[in-house]
Amino acid sequence: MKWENPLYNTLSWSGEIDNRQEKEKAAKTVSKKVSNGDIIGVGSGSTSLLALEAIGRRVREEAMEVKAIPTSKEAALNCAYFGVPTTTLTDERPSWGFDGADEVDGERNLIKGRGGALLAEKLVMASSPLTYILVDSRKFVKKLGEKSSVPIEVDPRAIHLVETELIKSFHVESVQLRMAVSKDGPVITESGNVIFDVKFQNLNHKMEYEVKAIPGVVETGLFLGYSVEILTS
Ligand code: ABF
Repeated sequence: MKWENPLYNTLSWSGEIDNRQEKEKAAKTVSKKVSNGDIIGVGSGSTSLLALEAIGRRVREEAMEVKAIPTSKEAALNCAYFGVPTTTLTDERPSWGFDGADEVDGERNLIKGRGGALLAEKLVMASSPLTYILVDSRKFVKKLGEKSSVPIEVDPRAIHLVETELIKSFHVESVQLRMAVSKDGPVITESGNVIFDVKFQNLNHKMEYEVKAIPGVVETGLFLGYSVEILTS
């Protein structure tokens, strides 16, 4: 079957992917999980991109009928590039999904959201009976929060309120408003919010609920207790 995607010649992924070999192995493993008729939650980030590339190859070569539910506009565009048709969470539920992570602990709890798509990533994961988490060896930690800050998505009207509450009610090492690479303003998420990257002194699971109880907090990058399986190289 000839693949005639009009985007094929106009788009290309030119970013450097670190630890690419390890990520490619996890991507290949997840591509073998695809069956005809699957509706697949598609994560964001470089490992998810490699997985989508491998899945797209199978879909085209084996003329499979699958649909993707992308977790970001970037992931949606990548689906188009690799020839995987998309649907939405409003229309359908995923049969399963895959995504990357920034940290993974021994109980399969995660920190996610370095790419800023945490809200959609959590909605898709929470809607999916199983999500494969694709990570290279550097992502494993003994204790969540060991290396990474926790991204917290916040309604822009609440930045002062949320910053004050975080400093007052939690032991935080730092609270930083995520800035655009150009440094001329904050990163604005696809839902029109901003992100605080928060380094907690002693992260614990209760904080997920305590932080979300602050008015204006839309979502956190703590992904605790979801039905996930870790795939690594
Ligand atoms: C998404 O991509 C994010 O939740 C996570 O922050 C990031 C991981 O990216 P990569 O696979 O490039 O390390 O999954």
